Amino acid sequence: RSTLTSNVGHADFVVVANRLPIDLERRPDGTEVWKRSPGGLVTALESVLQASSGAWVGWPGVPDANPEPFEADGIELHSVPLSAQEIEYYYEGFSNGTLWPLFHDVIVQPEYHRHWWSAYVEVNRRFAETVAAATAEQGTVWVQDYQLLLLPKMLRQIRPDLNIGFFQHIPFPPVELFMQLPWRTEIIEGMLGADLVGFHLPGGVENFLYLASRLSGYETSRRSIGTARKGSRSGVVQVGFREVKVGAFPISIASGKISERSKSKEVRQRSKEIRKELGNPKLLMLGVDRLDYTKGIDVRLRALEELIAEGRIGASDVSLVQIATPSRERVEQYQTMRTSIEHAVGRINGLYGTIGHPIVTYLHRPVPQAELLAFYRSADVMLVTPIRDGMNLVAKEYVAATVDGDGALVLSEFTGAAAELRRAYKCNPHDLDGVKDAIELAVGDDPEERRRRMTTLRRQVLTNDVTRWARQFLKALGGEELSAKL
Ligand code: ADQ
Repeated sequence: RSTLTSNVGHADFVVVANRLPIDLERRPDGTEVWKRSPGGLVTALESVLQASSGAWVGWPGVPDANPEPFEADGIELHSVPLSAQEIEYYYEGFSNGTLWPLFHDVIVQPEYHRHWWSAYVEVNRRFAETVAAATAEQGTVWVQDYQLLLLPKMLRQIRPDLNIGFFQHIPFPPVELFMQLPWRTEIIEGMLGADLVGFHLPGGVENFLYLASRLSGYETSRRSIGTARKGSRSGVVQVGFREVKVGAFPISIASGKISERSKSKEVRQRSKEIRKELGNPKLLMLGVDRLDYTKGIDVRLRALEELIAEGRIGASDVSLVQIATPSRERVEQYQTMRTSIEHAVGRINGLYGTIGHPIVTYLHRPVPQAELLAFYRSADVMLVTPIRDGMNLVAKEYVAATVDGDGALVLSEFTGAAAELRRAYKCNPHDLDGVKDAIELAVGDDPEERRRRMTTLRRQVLTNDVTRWARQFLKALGGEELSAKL
């Protein structure tokens, strides 16, 4: 213990994620600048990080960067350096070539490579050391996501005094799939180093409890934790003398802020302009995603193509805007998928577009938030059709931004969001006819019914915002004091 104390830091509350909340960017001339990347997680946790003595540990986003800890907006930032090879093996390899596809129902084949795994272990250890050095005695650490599954156990080994929470943002797969992983026991044991393990949905909790008992032989029991109702699928794993709580905490967005910003004059005007620039289509449909094979962008393009071919949607009436942020561009499956989506866009426009009126307007770039909200506001129908998605915040953002209550959400049953957004126009992305029917229903539904559905969705999203999510997690972790700061 005394040797430990010499190593402890001063932050009472530490968030750990693969990335820092701001990105280091290296310009062509070699100079470096920090850029804000305001995601939902940052927004949610900013207040508690600022109110406590808070720190964030993460990779700054470029190879070999190792700046000293510094403060930005009242939060201490600690960088974990990664070499170019570690980015390739730990991040692109094990995180996004092994775990990501395995945890998303093997939509593409996961690859199992021992050198990827070694890098994953090594990088998790480096994260553990950095967190240990940043966190005060008895502090609370909240570990985020699948890149850091081994961190809870590694951290507990060096700092048994800490209160450790872990939250997984992507699905947790069923046993039949998880058992493929050559390092399945190590991963479960790694996660069980936490005091609280959180998933979006009760299904993830269920899968995890089962695997903890099957792979590690621990006793599990049911108990109500997090947002799960009594008797539902949350529980406790007994790890020696320690209890690990496991619960469901569906994440959300800063719904109030998004709704308010969407009401602004700037966003309202821009949304009108967008429709005008698109030639005032009768029907404006929208897709917004990271360009990822889990998101089912191909599904919605195929559905639209067939609906037009069958004359169920008029080619001259419809405009689909698909905004796809570049993502994981060095991973092979992402390159293949990008090519096939771009082919599909070209084919649809070639077949059904006219001069000045392409059917699909495809933007392969991120757009600023105000612009994104204007797109949401201008859309008649939002298409969210993932094959598998932990939650899907885009669906919730669309609902929050539809401030006039006039819009329809077509939503895949295979998203976490579908569990809460029950009044969306639901579809099974594997059933193309079903997707087409859902789109047709959303387009042609009685306007009153569409409005009623949206009113219910808005109530759900505006009541359950990201702050509430963080508060519930931190409360379950035992941090009454912390959760009160949110
Ligand atoms: P993601 O897979 O990244 O998140 P999602 O939840 O939809 O998916 O979040 C994407 C975010 O990026 C949204 O906030 C969206 O606004 C933004 N975005 C997407 N395209 C954009 C564009 N072109 N321009 C600007 N912004 C864009 C992972 C899991 C999800 C889970 C979240 C949170 O895969 O299932 O919901 O984490 O836990």
